Amino acid sequence: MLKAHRLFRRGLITFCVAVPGIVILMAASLPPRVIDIVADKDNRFKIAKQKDPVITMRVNEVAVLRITAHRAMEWDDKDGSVHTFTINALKSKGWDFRLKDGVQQFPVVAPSEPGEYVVECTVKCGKGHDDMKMKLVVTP
Ligand SMILES: [Cu+2]
Repeated sequence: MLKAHRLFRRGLITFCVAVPGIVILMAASLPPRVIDIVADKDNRFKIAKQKDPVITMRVNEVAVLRITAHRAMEWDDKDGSVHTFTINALKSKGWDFRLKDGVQQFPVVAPSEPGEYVVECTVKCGKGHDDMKMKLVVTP
């Protein structure tokens, strides 16, 4: 009787450790979320179904930004960038992407502190450039 109880307990402990472990492993192997953004030829960031473009991520979330850029009236002919996707406050963490005409993918990690960040374009892309902004919201 005592032995059976011990075996049951051991089984229960193994179960409680193994199952969440497997779930975590499965979640870790899932591909990261893809966030689609357009940096358009009218010098605006756009996200489908949003009037004002905002992306929302959880703290430390790993995702892929898939940015489609379209050349505006002006662009940076030094390296051919038509816009950038830049967060000044997060530049040192890699949030500064030079965009070429076409589709590019950038893996990103959200900051570890919740908050709001302004995304801007640093290529003088023409009329409207100064207002070419969008927002990143990081939630707990
Ligand atoms: Cu610009």
